[in-house]
Amino acid sequence: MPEEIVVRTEKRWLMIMAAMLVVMMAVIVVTGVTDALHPSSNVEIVDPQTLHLQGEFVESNLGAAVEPDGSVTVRIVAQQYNFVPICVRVPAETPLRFRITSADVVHGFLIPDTNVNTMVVPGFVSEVRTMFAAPGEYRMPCHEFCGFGHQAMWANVSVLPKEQFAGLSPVERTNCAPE
Ligand SMILES: [Cu+2]
Repeated sequence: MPEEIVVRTEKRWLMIMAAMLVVMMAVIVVTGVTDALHPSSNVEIVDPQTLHLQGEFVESNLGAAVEPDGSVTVRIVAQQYNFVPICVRVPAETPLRFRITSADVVHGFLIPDTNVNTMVVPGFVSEVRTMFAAPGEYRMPCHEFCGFGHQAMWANVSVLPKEQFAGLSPVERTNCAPE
């Protein structure tokens, strides 16, 4: 193939690639300015500097809490390189609300085979609603590369039969990590 054709084809593709980059950058800038680009599930801000000192995400308030309407809220802090708490117990067949935030960098929160999949961005609260049909053990990996310890960043969710969960003490509900 003559060199000029190769050069012309490469130039064309380069232009197409550059145009795509410009369009994507424009989308980011425009949605950032006009729609305050944010984690899509929820827009709630929180100060990552004082997370452990005051407010919803103090250590004593983490884990699963039963709401007056019978639903369960699970609060988790993601940080390099673990989730706090590292293991939570939740009831099956019950509406669940996961509220997660980060103490440092961007993390991910995923429960395989469910609709739970969100980024965890410092300064924001990510909220995901779900329900487990049956008891079981699930692993929750961090799926955003967050540093050297990322691959070891795992937590567990233990889904218990509804009646069994109701019989647990608040401490047992909050954490199921082995002693
Ligand atoms: Cu992480």
